[in-house]
Amino acid sequence: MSFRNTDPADAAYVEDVSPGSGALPPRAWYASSDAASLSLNGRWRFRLSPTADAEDDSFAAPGYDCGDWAEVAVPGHWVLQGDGAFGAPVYTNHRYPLPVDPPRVPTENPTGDHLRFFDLPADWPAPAAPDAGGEGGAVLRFDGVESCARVWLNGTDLGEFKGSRLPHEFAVGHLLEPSGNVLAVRVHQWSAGSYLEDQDQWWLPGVFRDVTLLHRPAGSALDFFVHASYDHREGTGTLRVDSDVDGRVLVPGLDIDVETGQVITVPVRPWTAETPHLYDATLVTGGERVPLRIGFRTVVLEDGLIKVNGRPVLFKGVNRHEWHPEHGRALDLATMREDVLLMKRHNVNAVRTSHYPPHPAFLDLCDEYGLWVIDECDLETHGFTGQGWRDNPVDDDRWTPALLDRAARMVERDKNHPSVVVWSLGNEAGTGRGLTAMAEWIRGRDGSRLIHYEGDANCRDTDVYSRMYADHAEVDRIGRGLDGGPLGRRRLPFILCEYGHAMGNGPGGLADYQRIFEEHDRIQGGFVWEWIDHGIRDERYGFAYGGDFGEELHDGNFVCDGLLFPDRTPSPGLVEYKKVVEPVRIEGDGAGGTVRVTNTFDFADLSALAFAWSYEVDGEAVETGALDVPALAPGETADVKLPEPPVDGRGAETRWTVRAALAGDSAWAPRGHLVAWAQLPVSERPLVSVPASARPAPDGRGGITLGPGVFSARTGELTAVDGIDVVGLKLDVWRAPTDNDDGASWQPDARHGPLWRTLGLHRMRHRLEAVEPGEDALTVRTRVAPAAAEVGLRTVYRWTSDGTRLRLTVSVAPEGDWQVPLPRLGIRFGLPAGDRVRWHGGGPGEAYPDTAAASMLGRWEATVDELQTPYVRPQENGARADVRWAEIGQGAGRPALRVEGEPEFWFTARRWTSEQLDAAEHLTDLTPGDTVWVNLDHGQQGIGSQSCGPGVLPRYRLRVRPAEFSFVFSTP
Ligand code: IPT
Repeated sequence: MSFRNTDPADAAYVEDVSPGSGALPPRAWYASSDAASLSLNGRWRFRLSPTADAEDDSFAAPGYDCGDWAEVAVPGHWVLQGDGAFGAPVYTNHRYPLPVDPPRVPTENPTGDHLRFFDLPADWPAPAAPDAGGEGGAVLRFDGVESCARVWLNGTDLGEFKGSRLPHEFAVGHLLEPSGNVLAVRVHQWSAGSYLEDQDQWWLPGVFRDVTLLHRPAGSALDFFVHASYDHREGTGTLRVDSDVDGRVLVPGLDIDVETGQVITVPVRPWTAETPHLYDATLVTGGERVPLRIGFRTVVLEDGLIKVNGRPVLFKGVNRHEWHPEHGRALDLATMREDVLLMKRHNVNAVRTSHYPPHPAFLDLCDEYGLWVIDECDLETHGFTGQGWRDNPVDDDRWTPALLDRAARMVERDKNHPSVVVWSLGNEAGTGRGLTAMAEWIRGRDGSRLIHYEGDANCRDTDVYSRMYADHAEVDRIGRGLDGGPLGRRRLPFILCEYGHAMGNGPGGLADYQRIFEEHDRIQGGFVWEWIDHGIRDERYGFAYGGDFGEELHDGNFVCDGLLFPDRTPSPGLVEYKKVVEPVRIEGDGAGGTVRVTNTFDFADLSALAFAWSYEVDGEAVETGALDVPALAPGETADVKLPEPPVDGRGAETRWTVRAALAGDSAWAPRGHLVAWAQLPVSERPLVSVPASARPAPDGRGGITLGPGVFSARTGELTAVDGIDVVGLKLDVWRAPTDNDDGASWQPDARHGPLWRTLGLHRMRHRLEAVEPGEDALTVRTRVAPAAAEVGLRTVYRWTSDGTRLRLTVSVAPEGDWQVPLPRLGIRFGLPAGDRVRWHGGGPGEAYPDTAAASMLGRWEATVDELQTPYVRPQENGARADVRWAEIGQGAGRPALRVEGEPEFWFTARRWTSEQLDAAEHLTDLTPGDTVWVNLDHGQQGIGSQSCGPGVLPRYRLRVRPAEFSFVFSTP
């Protein structure tokens, strides 16, 4: 055996379309059994080479001196370690960062040689028997390596593999020594496999999942398959555990003790995502006891619907990439659990594992806590779209073995999870024979689940008609059966495998989608794109995105499009989604004192929830109490009477808030966790009356006073209210465009961000026409318009006062032919200070016209800094909706500035201007100034989802039309 690599062809496997050689056949994954195992995670010795064949492979031989090598953590990606010494991450959406020359890859192919030395624990079963996987011996398991690896143990070449997010095992029992074992792994960043892994994410080479040595006792199973179905008519579960060796299956909770292969039917509690009942069990073979957690459930396609245990399900899903801001796709169990808990706490009931099988332990958590899973294969060839899909590997028989290998590695690994209800062939891989081969193989191996793939409009191989980013109107047509697609012919259920592109501020329009989903049986829900921003923690940028590492080809912040910020803080988009998909509908008539409660779960009754009311006067709860709601079955509705209002709310704005919260601790949230809510108005807010009794008068210093207000006589601008300095109060229409305002370049519809900029709305000019002190008012007439355009907004500010309060009425009359909606319409001004803000209105988080479902009316308080939403790429954010009044604190001992609105307004305050926000590319570009800039808006343009989906629905567009709105300023 030679360790010298003199022939570059030794690395030929890198460019070989085959999945590899030497690995054992795939099998079911389980976290542990009573057989010995040894984690090989930890610090490994590491050497990086610029090319695949530049270094020889003598490092794999025992005795090699790796004295000057560096170290990396395994699991890990080398580009995220070594402070830049090991290269850098690269982000592209669907463009390959290599010439599209399949299956070849550039000579510049960063190659990481890894070495791990280990001794067997003293109690490791000896002797290491002759090896045949399950026939005694040991296997070495890699749960994930990107993108291609060759493995040696104690100098023996075990083989090589591709398929980054799939497990690969090697038989090693015959090679193990009690001590001084040398495991050598050579990893190439690019390989033929890269062509199959063109997912929209960072390219991150490395041994990024666990490496484990598993003892395989004589007589242990090579593989086993748990078949556990549920008959909803009989209430029984049927269990059969197939295994290649005979053994017994023990389920103590069901008094089951049967042989493998034997079928047994007993009454059981079924598993669903809402009621994730698992039975602890053990598979006992000659050499091993494997703990199992069995969930009984049956998935079928019936009447054109996806049914579980006899009932159609509605997916309230998310697309989950694996992400950690420091460790990339190397996730620990705590982070995976945090994802699951966050999903459950936000009423999410489904995950599509976009776009590869996740770390296998994640699926254990989905079983345990209850989530429907679409398990997606590690396959995407999106970059071939640039050449009209010519040479697409999925339509080229030479690649089919690799595709089948990927399908098998996913299905065999994950087949025993009740949470997995659908297999997905992959994402964005065009169409072709290879996909059909995968689907046929999967159907043959596992007929108990459905098959999904979005990329083939004909749904040739699938059980589900799936689309991404279809707009509301089209989904509604599909729901009505009016579209001519595959649905019409084959009565397939429909899902949106991606929608609601959560890039930056947004997504907008989720509530509108949900109404459509709920209206049509055939629409079985959707999966928001996506779960988490893939920002990389970085000193200079806060969180880095595409281009920040000097990539020559990149797709910018398109990689930050999640419902969670990179550090897993929920964004307002997730809070909105939680409200939109809440499993209880609460409606009613506040004045009439009745509430209608509907259970919108598919399986669970409402016994886990406790209902409560609160009665609020001017946003303050004056009394609360429990509301008796029966434990409604799924789909049931009850009308419940509210108590008599506890106080006489006449002359005030009053409402009921009804909340449904966890009645006791659950596995995923403590007692009291809010699940669903609604507000029912009783009486409306009285109008703010400010009789115009004060007169404008010269103040002797070139100014004009009016009640508490001081104005510049020359410009008519307000300069102070009750001694609080005010700067630059004027009409404002600009907002720092959001990613959804900007839209994606390929979008066919009007993309408002660029149109606004072309028109010049970011550089409006204000022409003063007149300052008119009158009998009881100060009137300032202006025209506000962008340079180089004939459109304009004739704007009149009319100021009146009752002596203590100052009222401003703004009248806006558009001129010219406005072809675009406005970003916002309101006033902006600066205050010298501003710490805490109190308000009565929507909160606690931000809201925009089409992202306001979760905005709860009440009294809220926050600092100016807390009002900011830290979108990774700064953009418009932080507005609070439906604000009745707000008080902006001016520091200790000084009165706050109070603003009341008529009608209600959008409130925004920040320590930088919209222009600075607009110019910033990273959060670290924003440095607070001395002034707090306040926007009080009469209108805001909706948000939409045009960064990859439909734009703002017409009803949420801020059309240019005459408007009038008022604010009352005072110091309370
Ligand atoms: C779609 C992809 O499936 C997903 O991976 C991601 O890139 C998403 O878009 C956008 O963030 S494909 C798109 C061209 C519709």
